[in-house]
Amino acid sequence: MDTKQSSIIDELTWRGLVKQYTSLERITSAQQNKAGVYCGFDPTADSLHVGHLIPITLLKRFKLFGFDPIALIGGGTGMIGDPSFKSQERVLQTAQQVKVNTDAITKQLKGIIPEVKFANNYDWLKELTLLNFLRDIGKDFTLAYLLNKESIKTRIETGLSVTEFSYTILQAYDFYQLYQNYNCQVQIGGSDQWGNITSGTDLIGAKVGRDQTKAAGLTINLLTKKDGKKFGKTESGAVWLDAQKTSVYEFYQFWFNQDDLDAYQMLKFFTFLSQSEIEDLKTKADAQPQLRLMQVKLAEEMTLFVHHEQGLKSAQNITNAFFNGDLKNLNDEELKVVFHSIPSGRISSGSFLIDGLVTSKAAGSKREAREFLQSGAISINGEVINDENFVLSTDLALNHQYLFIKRGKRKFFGLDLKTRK
Ligand code: 383
Repeated sequence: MDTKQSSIIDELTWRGLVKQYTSLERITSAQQNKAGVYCGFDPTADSLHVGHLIPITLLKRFKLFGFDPIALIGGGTGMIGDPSFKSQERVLQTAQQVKVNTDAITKQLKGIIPEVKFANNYDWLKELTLLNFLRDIGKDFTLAYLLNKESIKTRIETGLSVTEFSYTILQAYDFYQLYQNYNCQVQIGGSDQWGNITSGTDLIGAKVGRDQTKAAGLTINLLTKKDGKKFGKTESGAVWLDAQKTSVYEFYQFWFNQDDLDAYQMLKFFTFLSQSEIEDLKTKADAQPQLRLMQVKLAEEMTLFVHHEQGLKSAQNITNAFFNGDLKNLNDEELKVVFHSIPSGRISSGSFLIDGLVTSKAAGSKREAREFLQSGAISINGEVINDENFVLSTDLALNHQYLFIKRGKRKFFGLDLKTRK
């Protein structure tokens, strides 16, 4: 890792990350003063997803450039819901759900960026009374100002409650709180957060004086893929940072499967590799595209960042096992991941393999299953099985539950043999 650039803005600029900022001067002086910088994460689910990774890496980048970063968990704002660029009013979450999600994403973020400070806006938003809110903060916002925000303007026709309409003022108040109590001078976020971030810088300006304020905001580009598809979504839905929701193997594969142009951009956006390391890699990759060098590096770096050494090792073990067509060196946890990453089904122990082939989707019909067996295409634990009357038993299951059928050289199918009461 080298931090050759001396200013955070130069660093973010060569990476292609900078979208908009309110004041270059103030960001520069915040860096000189080692001031705080923050990004907020609302607890809308019990895990963050890959879409959150740019701001997460950004907090770490700011740290490398001398800032004092804060991850703000929106335990209070999560009770309301940010309307920014959401086409419809959200369904309110229960207070209990918000709490569960707050705890989950706080724990998750602490595992990924332990070097930053944490705060929860519930701590101050819960103290705010309606009268104080209207008297002390509401006065600093005019309707004309609020209605002019893209995130609000676009929702007027389709419907926007006072609840969500007020969201931006709460986020502004957060910035003001952090500015006063944490010496936090910069708020960062994706480009969807521009309206909320400027609400904050404007509120601080109103409170401390327009020519006194040191507060600045910066937004970064949201990633757009070269094929125009939405980043972070696969056929099976969002790519989560929680290994229980998206396994380390699937996470690794998500990055590995990016095409060359996207992988190159993602190396700049997401990793801590230097400009020269990325350019060197690209030159090598261009010379031998079949090796997918950029994708391998991207998948390694990101899996390491989110799931650490152990997660990367598992992802690599599973990737190699699929490639070599041999699962015997995987541990129980890895086998479980494999099972959930392949076509599979459930059948009771004592059933015929021929039925298991159909259940696991290894064969489309019994007739096809028979053909596969006759041609020697089917093996279990490295042994080819020809016998049409072969019976399945848990003894064959690698961890007493999951039985893996191999069709051809490296296509795997799974059967869950556990008998359920
Ligand atoms: C809450 C209170 C604050 C400051 C920010 C917030 C959260 C913010 C928001 N952010 C998104 C989220 O929570 O909704 N109102 O999922 C996402 N962020 C970051 C980044 C991003 C944004 O967490 O663009 C993607 O990840 O800003 O959509 O005082």
